[in-house]
Amino acid sequence: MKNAIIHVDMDAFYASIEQMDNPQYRGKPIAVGGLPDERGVICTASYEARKFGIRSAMSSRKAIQLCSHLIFVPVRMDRYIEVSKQIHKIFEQYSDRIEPISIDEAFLQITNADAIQTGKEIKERIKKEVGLTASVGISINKYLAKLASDYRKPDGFTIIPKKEVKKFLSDLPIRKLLGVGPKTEKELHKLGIYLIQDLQKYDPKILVEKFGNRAYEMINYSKGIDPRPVENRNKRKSIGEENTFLSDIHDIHILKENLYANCKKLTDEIQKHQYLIKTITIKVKYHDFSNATRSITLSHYTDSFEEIYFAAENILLNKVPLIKKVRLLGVQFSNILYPDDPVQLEIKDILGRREPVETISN
Ligand code: TTP
Ligand code: MG
Repeated sequence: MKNAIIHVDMDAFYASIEQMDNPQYRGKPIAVGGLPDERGVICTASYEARKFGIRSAMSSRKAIQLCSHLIFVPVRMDRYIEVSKQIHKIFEQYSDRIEPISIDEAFLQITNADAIQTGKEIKERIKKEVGLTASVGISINKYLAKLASDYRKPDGFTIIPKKEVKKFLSDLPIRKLLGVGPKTEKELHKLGIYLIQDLQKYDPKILVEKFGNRAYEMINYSKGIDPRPVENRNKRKSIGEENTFLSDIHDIHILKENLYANCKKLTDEIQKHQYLIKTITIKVKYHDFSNATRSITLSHYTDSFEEIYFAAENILLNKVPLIKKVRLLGVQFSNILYPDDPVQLEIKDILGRREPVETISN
């Protein structure tokens, strides 16, 4: 399976670390968190404790009622962060596009290797080198990869291949649909929607009437469509240039010249790195230090200087109020698509036959 996403979620993370570090806790019901007599709350519980119904965020007082021999263990955050870093070091050897979701969870975009083999290796190395079990899910997008890792826990390994997506989703309770919390779940139940397959078959018109734009998202998720990219947190979200003028400027030609030069500089930069961008923002600081910021989002991703400058000039001339002298002019590109982004590969094909620039303002 190539070009897939792996989701890794550690099992009973804090509790498993405590059981690893303190052999006397192994095989026993333990809860990491505050003590019952201190009105504490549980961060997580070992799988032995979960058999008694003990869960994250439960009050420790309630937990002791459910299991009288429950062992309470105080939180050692530094240790959990240390283990989390160890796990991330392993991830980094398999992908340069990793989106950490929480201390014990991450998405990895696997582009050039076999994702199933990679997932197996990651799981084995976490076991061997860190000493803990992880649940791994592999599929074609983030939503499905996370559903997969959650499907069998602990120590799970679940693959949802493209051809099985619809079948996999259809029997799941509607609560498993991304974004459906207890409130939406109730509303969907009222419409007779209990399983994801009920939503798959439902009249979209009624859903849109009831949920507005959210309905489209829900329908997409029910079909297993999730366009969200794996976002590398340490990748730049935007690139920009700005200049403060020696004296405050009123002459539009000078502003245009400056904008032209900065757009050229930034476009050279994005072309060099093979980035594509979609949003252009102009920032102006006036002589009295007040600011204005205006953006245009293009209808498609681009690295073309002509398109970008056309849009930037349009913002400067038609959107930015040029009523006062300008002290600083800045331009920024955002909505960046990186070369390792699978979406970019598809877009590259259509870049040759560009349509005229359409813009959506914001
Ligand atoms: P989770 O991955 O949600 O839970 P988990 O790893 O303990 O168990 P599972 O096997 O179901 O994945 O959260 C990771 C850690 O984050 C968890 O060990 C403790 C902490 N946490 C809290 O402190 N409070 C909370 O309410 C939750 C949900 C988690
Ligand atoms: Mg976990």
